[in-house]
Amino acid sequence: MTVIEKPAAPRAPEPEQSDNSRTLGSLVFFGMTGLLIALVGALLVIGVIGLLDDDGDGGAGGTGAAATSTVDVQLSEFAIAGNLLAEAGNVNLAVTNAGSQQHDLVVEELGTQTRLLNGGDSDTLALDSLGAGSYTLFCSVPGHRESGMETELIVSNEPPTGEAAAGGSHSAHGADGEYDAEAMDAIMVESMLAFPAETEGKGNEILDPEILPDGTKKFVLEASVIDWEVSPGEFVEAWAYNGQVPGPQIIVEVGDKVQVELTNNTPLGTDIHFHGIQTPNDQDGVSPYTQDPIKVGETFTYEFVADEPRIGMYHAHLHSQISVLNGMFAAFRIGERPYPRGETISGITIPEDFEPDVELPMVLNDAGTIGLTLNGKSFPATEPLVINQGDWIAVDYYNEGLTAHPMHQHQFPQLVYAKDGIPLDNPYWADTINVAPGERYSVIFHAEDPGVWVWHCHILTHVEREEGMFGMVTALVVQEDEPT
Ligand SMILES: [Cu+2]
Repeated sequence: MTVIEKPAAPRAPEPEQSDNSRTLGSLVFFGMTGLLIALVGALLVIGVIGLLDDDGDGGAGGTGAAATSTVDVQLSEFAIAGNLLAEAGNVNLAVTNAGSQQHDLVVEELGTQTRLLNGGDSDTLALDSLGAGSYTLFCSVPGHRESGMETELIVSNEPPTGEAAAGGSHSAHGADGEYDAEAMDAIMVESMLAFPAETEGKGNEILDPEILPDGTKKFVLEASVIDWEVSPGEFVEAWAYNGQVPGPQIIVEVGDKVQVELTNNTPLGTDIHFHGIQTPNDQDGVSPYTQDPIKVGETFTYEFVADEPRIGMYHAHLHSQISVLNGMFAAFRIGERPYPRGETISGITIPEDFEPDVELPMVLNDAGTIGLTLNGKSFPATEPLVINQGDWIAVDYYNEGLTAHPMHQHQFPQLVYAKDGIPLDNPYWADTINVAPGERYSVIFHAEDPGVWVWHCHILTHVEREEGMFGMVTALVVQEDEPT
């Protein structure tokens, strides 16, 4: 078995070694700083214009203290957008869910919120006698606030002017919705050229068992809260197994007796559910039904026989909406993958002696402190897969997040041969594979053409924002076969 390591990427730029890249990095830094200064400046302008402009021309309301203004707010994955400026008085928040998932909008200081909105739905929050100040808006669906759905509503004693309203937008958009093409192009390009970026910490390390006298394979896990560098310089509080996200891979053979000993050093009770793995009921890891919660500081040992080949995962079940989203998830495999050896699918025959040159897990997340990530890292910290022309790659996708992710591989169709580890009678080729929460898809593909080929979730807001490329993107770097 080959496990992907972090090789030097020959075709993708290496930012820390290149003067050019360093210069570009500085440009990004100063560009972002410039934006920040512009934003602060715009907010000052709001105040100054407010002081000078007694007539309160334009804007949403009149000049009286009892003005009623309406502010349009758009929800999406995972952002809250709009010109979030209003005059003190009665303020209506006209909230529209422009995304595909359910969202709501909470005004934290007032404890008021919209109903849960499906994609396309709207609701209005009437806020009476709102005083000047800033108010925190967020979506209360678990994980969404942490993923970016939090912002401020700024209420001032004067009506916002058109110019001021434009300043409320944190983007390189111009005042009337025009794009600042130079700035926006530069931000996006620079963010992309930062790939691949080094960060501390790597998940999915294979966990070596201790072999007990009777042959049992004992795996030792500790769950704790760690600082995890999810993207360059951005550390989050991850809930991790053995200090890594995703947690370490557990791989055993069919027939193995398995023990998994977990010590819980997280702030909450926990347990481990072996997802997609058959166990006796009292080892299913669903406290309090099948066991007591493993309390803070306690240790518990799971024990079962691995009796069938499986491509599963393990994760907490108790408080999963906190602990799993924050990083307590990992791959668990029993036996060999059911490759479709010798089968012909859509005219392509898989060799009888098929073995992949590279195998890797691809764990998807989109929420909690970890956010939109591939294997616990957000672009440009995602790991490129560096391979040789002609290699066969085996990938297991696992979704430990809250929404489906259509994973798109440029250039090379992927042969889906197992769903949730169960071999398909009719494997199929696809370039985009939608992986819903809890699902696993196992694919192989043949990297026949050299180059840098991006590989990403095709929900485009999971990979790009105005601040640049981020999240669920990585690349295959296929090295040219050199004649010898
Ligand atoms: Cu996605």
